[in-house]
Amino acid sequence: MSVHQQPVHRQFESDPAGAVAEAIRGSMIDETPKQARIIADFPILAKPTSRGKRLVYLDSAASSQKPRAVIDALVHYYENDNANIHRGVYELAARATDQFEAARAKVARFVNAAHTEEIIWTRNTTEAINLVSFSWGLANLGPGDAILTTQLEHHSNLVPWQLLAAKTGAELRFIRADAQGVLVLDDLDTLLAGVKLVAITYVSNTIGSIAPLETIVPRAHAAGAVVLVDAAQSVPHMPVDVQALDVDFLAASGHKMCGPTGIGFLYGKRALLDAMPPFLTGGDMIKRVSYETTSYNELPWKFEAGTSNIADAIALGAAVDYLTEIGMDWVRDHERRLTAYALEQLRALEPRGLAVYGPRNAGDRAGVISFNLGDIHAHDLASILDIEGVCVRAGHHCTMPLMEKMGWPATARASFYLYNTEADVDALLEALNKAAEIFRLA
Ligand code: 7TS
Repeated sequence: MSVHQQPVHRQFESDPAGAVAEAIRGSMIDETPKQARIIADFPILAKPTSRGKRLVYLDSAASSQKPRAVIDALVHYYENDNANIHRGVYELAARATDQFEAARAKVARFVNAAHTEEIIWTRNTTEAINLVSFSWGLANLGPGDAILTTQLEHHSNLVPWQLLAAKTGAELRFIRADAQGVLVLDDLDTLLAGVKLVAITYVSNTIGSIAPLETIVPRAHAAGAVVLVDAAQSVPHMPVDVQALDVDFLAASGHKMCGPTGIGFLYGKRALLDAMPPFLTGGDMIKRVSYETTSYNELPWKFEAGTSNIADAIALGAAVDYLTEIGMDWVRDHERRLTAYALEQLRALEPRGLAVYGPRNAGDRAGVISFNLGDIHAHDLASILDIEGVCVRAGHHCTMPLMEKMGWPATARASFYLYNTEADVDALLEALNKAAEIFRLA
């Protein structure tokens, strides 16, 4: 869809003077045609905020916006193809089933899984990690074993392992992070002794640091461990190839990669998944049931009990098509450029007390920047930015142990995606300057 087909040039009802339309147009002036087209693909970005500002959405690490193609796929499914899957013999049900399974194949190709049945639909990253914890974990861990994770983890890749350790008697260990949030690997081989599972985030949602999986995965395998990667912040933002990385499990959420909420996936190597007991049980995950016993369905359905989230899976397939067409190399490069620009621009605020956390070098991080401004509480800062139309997250970002370790009560966090531009960074800077004035910082 071209920028000219989108309503960015129209007058908004709540924008009679055309100021917001002008601001949106202005935000595109320095952009390439490709960027302008991407912005136009996301209807929400053409809507002014309730205060009549241009929406500057810098919270994609929490959840991304959705392109028209994904919204249309959802509506199209419900209007044309809606039926339950894997059971009806009529044409409509067959069509729904085909689309649902085609979406799985798209996700498999997107992360380069060797087999489509290695993709299990889940609600989100959190459920995918819990699936491994309850199924693989309870079957494989016991006293004397260890689980190795890191100090950077989102609660979703920490709490399940705490619970598993408590249930099985396994020990939970941590790879340390330094003051910049970079993992310290000096004692990795010592830490790996007796470890059966390494559970690690590829990209930190709080400070954006990227874990060196190419170093960690082979050493974990050499120590006899399987590796689970929390890819919630990486699959949406960079090319991820599960075979090249040689990870055993990988978890991601659809809503962070232009797809709907309520759908995510677990990738698992077929041999591992085959050997695992089911997680949830009931309809669809069975082959044969008697009053006494049950035999289980084949992969991937063995892990998909009950009616699946059919429409959202299909729409996630549309999101994958969209990202593939844009190109994940382009997405990564775009975010790297934008992050470098933002880090550079934010320096101007250092005299007013701006502190930026995480790796200094944009090449070492994804498009996530956590910061504080003087002694303004992150929530107050986010509220002031919101008045200016700039959406950032504030708080502990579901990484409370990391915040405590670093001594940060809370941070504000700007996170970028394919639809953000330098004009968004400029808007952030302008809003931060306003906040500094309100709080009379230097
Ligand atoms: N892992 C990481 C690294 C995450 O960033 C998140 C969500 C999750 C797991 C959980 O994803 P879910 O889809 O299962 O909820 N992160 C964030 C965030 O940074 N702000 O809001 C949600």
